[in-house]
Amino acid sequence: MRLLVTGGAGFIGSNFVHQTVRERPDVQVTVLDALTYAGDKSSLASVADTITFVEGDIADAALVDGLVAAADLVVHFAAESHNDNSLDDPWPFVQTNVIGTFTLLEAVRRHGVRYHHISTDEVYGDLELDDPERFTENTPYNPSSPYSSTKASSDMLVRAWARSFGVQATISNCSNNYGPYQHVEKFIPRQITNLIDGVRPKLYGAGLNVRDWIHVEDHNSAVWAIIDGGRIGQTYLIGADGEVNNLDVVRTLLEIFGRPADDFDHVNDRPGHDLRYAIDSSLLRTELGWTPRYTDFRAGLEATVTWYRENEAWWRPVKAATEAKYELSGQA
Ligand code: NAD
Ligand code: TDX
Repeated sequence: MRLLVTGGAGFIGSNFVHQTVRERPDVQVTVLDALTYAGDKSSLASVADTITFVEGDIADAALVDGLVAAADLVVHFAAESHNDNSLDDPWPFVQTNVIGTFTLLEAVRRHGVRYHHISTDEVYGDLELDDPERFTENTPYNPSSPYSSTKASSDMLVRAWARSFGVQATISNCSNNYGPYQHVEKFIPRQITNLIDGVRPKLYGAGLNVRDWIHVEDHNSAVWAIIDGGRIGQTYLIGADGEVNNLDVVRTLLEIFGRPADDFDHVNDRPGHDLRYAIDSSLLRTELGWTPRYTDFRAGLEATVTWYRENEAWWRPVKAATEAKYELSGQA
């Protein structure tokens, strides 16, 4: 099988490529990635001889057409992915997440290629802390940020292309991922690398916002389960029952580093900050028999801390510039 992975030099995409090369030797992988600030070719260094890497933009219609024509399956991870950046400058989010997805959809339509679309639970908006309901495949879309609204827009394009043009598409909406190769702008790696540097973790607002954490390996095994057995046209929610508030994440990290429980700073909150995400992944589990392997969040965090300790050469070059950006918004 010839597989085209967009965004394969990013966090989840690079982990997906590693998992695929490891577990599916019959799959020939091509990565298309623009190597934005969030992409790092070195994340693919250990598989560089096994895959084909193409540096380019998913909104480049001519380039995309040729790559899609030569593929049996497209898995689309490429996106502008960070909420805070989308508040500073939404334009790249519209360009990549909406126009880029449109460009891919037109190519898979022309060439009749199977397409899997990677999306987020943020398209559903947020929940109250005490809401007994969680997000399901039937929850109405209600995105809050420029990031989540452009992801919601891209999902809508996929649904329309599947229904109107018969594109062979599936969609997955996953909760917050953690694990190796995540950019240090994101919550967990930011705090881990701060702690390695002896800097106090930075909590937005009171820290009571809840995220539903899933290890990136579990996200990617679910994506393969959907590619292998999912129904065309169907959306599947991916989550591992991992709800934790940000304060508790910071406290667990402080414990892992042997630091006092109150050794962190409260910083400016994110405007429009979603309160809580929570996924009901029953459909994925019952229909496709998927289950997560990383069910102990603390153990997953410890392994992630070890990864960042052992791979300082990977994150160090971008740490200072990332913190300088947070400084400007009063979040450092
Ligand atoms: P990331 O920011 O780490 O990686 C994005 C990758 O896409 C980078 O390698 C970047 O260079 C590439 N890219 C950006 N614009 C591009 C363009 N125009 N053309 C080609 N490549 C481009 O993101 P991530 O956290 O790995 O997220 C991957 C996908 O998963 C996204 O679609 C995101 O919405 C979704 N998702 C992420 C999470 C999460 O917790 N990180 C959760 C659910 C869904
Ligand atoms: O320094 C910080 N302090 C802090 O308290 C940072 C960077 C974040 N936070 C909070 C904000 C959120 O409540 O931590 C939580 C997680 O923040 P992010 O890592 O920025 O993730 P989030 O905004 O929840 O979005 C993530 O999950 C869904 C990904 O970035 C998205 O791409 C994905 O769709």
